Amino acid sequence: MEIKGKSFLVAGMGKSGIAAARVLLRDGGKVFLYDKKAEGEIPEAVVEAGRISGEYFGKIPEASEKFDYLVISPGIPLDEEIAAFGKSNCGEIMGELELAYRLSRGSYIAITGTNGKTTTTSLVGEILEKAGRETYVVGNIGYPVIDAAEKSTENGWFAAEVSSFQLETTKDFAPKVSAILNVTPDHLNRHKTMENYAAAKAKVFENQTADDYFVVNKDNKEAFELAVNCPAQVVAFSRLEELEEGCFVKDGAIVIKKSCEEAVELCKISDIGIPGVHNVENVLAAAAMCYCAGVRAEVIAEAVKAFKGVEHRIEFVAEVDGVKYYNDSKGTNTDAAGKAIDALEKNIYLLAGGYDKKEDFNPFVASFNGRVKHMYLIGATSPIIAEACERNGFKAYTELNTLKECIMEAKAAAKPGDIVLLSPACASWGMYNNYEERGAEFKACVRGFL
Ligand code: UMA
Repeated sequence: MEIKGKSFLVAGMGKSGIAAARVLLRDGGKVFLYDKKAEGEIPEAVVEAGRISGEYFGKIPEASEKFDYLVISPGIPLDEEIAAFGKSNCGEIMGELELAYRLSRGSYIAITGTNGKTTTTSLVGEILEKAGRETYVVGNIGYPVIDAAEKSTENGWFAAEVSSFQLETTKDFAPKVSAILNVTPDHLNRHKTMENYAAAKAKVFENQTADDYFVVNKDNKEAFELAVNCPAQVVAFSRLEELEEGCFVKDGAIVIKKSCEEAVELCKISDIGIPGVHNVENVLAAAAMCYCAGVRAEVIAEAVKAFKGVEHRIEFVAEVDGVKYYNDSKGTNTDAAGKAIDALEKNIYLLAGGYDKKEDFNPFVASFNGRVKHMYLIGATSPIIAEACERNGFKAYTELNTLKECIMEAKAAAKPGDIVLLSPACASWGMYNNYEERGAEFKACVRGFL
């Protein structure tokens, strides 16, 4: 893709927009920057970059302005005014993932799904590293793809966590191996319907060919149904049934059987050191993807054994006075928070609530089954979750103002053997910049008790 001399309107001055602007400027592009924030709120580095190249802070460019490309951040919905401007005034609209893909060398393993993406992507990265590959762990996990794209060689392997927001703006993106881990309700305030949301996820395999692989969860109907339209070789995985072909659990081991090949054992279930049955699914997916990418079974087993999980995902923080504290700040929807509760089993003091993505909290509260002793609520969804509690006859909840208050109340109530779990079932926005900040505050507060 030609950058030099072309004009780029980069929209959204978050991590991905800043990274894209930096690379485009370096490669001789004419870069213009847009963000809905006022100029005073824009990071200094961006203001500097803007001065070099033009300045469109906080406003949509004049209708007479034309650009070759609009590079739009994943967090900007495509029905925003800036996207409408792009449609009429820019030659092409793309996201940072698509731009990075066009500028990178090497192969992609792209992982999407509502939950499990970050854990699975991290494990894929560790397996690739152990296999001695040139590895880049990137994407929604928190590292813009474009930062790695510029360093990559023909031998590079990208373990890319890709969100529905990122996939909405792909065009040529064609991973060697792709995966959809599951599709459950999330981001419905943006995608409006489950069909739209699933369709965005299905874009992960849109440009694959019969030489590529698509790994998909057979136990999740919404994900598995998408495989019908997939042009790549489909490798189903299942935790629940032994498959004729695919990746599954047999006699305490994860086994893969590809067409016309013998079944191969990839690792033992007892090698998995991260809690919960959902993590067996994540390991099934990661192992299948890496095997399809040519990694040897022994290397996969070694990496699975060594894998300790990721920060903010059912992360054990400390034991204080016999009470165990877990940080699951990345539990940003009800499905993820439900999985954390399933993994930790019972006697849980749950800290929940946050940004309102228009999820229905009734099934979530109904699934507690006596395992949640008390729930402390904060954020925009606090009254909505409280209403779901009332409707489901769950009276053990308290609405509070801050996370700190929730921790202190939970600490006062919990007895030895109990668990305090931050798994908000909601995004952090509105109270924090991101889930990492929320998780960091929780951990700092808990460690303060030691
Ligand atoms: N902005 C506008 N107009 C809007 C919305 C936002 O101008 O209508 C501006 C904001 O003022 C802000 C900037 O856009 O300055 C933020 O851009 P962004 O929201 O795209 O955030 P980035 O920092 O670029 O982070 C993005 C991903 N964020 C989102 O998809 C919301 C990060 O995923 C990702 O790690 C990062 O790129 C690197 O790839 C985070 C996320 O919450 C973790 N993802 C969602 C999720 O996992 O549920 C999909």
